[in-house]
Amino acid sequence: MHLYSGPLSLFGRKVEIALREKGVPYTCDMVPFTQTEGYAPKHQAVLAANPKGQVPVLVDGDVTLYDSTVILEYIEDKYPEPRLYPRDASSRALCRLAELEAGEVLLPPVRKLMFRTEPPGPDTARRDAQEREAAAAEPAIIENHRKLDARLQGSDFLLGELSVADIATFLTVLYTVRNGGPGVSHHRNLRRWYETLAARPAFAGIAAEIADADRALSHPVERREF
Ligand SMILES: N[C@@H](CCC(=O)N[C@@H](CS)C(=O)NCC(=O)O)C(=O)O
Repeated sequence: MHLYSGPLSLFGRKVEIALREKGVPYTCDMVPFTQTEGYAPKHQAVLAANPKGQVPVLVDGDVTLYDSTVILEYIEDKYPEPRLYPRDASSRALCRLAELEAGEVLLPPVRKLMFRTEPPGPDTARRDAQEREAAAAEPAIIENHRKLDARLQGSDFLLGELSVADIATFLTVLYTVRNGGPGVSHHRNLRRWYETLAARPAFAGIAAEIADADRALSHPVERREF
């Protein structure tokens, strides 16, 4: 399997954690990315494979796929063990819903913090306005942490066993913290869950690669208490 991803692509990293958890060998091209230009100019293979021009793209023989969710489901079908989706229909649907929520409910307020890894330009008024928007997004982030904490009461994983819901949600929390957002230390269950996942080799390896990519590519962001 060959993956086209980006060094700081949350959606690409989601696929990589799944591949590593399953022990599936893969090769990876990290497409060019800078904090000032983003993914421009886009990689030819990505443009050819994905009409949206986005990573991740997965090539497996004559199968070429894009969109992390589609890719995760393909990997699960091709390599069912160890499972990353629950077996029974209702838990499986809830797992898909939690993965969708990570990207479409938890992530949007976190996106308001992401400008912090870009080098500050001369327009300080713009940066100040971005900081105000980031501050305005914080209550939603903290409320999402509170809900996750309640959901994780008495449970090691979001759906009873490790699943793509944990992978997607873990990355959203990691991206919150690396962008200087609220930590999880006040949420006992969420913190325990995060630390348990962070200790797994697949998660630890990807978190270390993201930290390396930040050192190489990102404006340093002051982190808050974890
Ligand atoms: N829903 C897509 C989102 C992919 C996505 O947003 N990729 C970003 C990098 S994390 C990208 O390629 N952005 C460049 C662009 O949109 O032009 C997925 O799950 O794969």
